[in-house]
Amino acid sequence: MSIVTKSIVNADAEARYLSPGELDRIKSFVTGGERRLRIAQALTENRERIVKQAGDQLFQKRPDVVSPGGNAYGQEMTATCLRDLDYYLRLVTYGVVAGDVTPIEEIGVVGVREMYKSLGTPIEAVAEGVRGLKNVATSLLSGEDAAEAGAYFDYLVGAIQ
Ligand SMILES: CCC1=C(C)/C(=C/C2=NC(=C\c3[nH]c(/C=C4\NC(=O)[C@H](C)[C@H]4CC)c(C)c3CCC(=O)O)/C(CCC(=O)O)=C2C)NC1=O
Repeated sequence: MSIVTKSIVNADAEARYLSPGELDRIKSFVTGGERRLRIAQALTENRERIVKQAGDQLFQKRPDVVSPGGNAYGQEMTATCLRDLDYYLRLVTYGVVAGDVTPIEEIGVVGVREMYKSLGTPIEAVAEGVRGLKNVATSLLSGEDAAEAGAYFDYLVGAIQ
């Protein structure tokens, strides 16, 4: 839920007007709108390159995952692994647009540890992959935009491992 919807739900639950604090937070959400959309656009346009390079970085750091016996071994499994990185990049764009980690949490974090455990996927390697996404993505953005986007990747890394 965006800060706008959330504030309205909270205020209406108490049948009151939006408080000055809520209006301030909504103001900064609106003021930052152009920046958030610019970031999401850049990540979306460069998604293939970001995922590919993050995958290369991951497989260099963790050659075991693409070696025989590794969870991402073989063309099909490697492609599924890169697809998961693409999923996470997509969720980060949702978070950036919403200005809120909730979409990332609800779609990609809740239950994810159990899921990867049952698939035999090393979760710390998935987190390493998300760190790679962050490295590549933030290198394509300017300072302020990079910092803002970086926070969503950091949230994700912290939340999944
Ligand atoms: C948008 C939310 C969402 C997520 C996150 C998601 C993840 C997800 N990853 C899966 C599989 C997988 N995920 C990986 C990923 C990896 N293996 C590694 O060793 C690497 C560390 C890593 C890549 C970074 C692999 C290899 C599989 C296939 C495992 C298998 O079939 O045995 C599966 C099992 C079903 C399938 O193959 O599609 C799911 C549900 N699905 C979703 O809808």
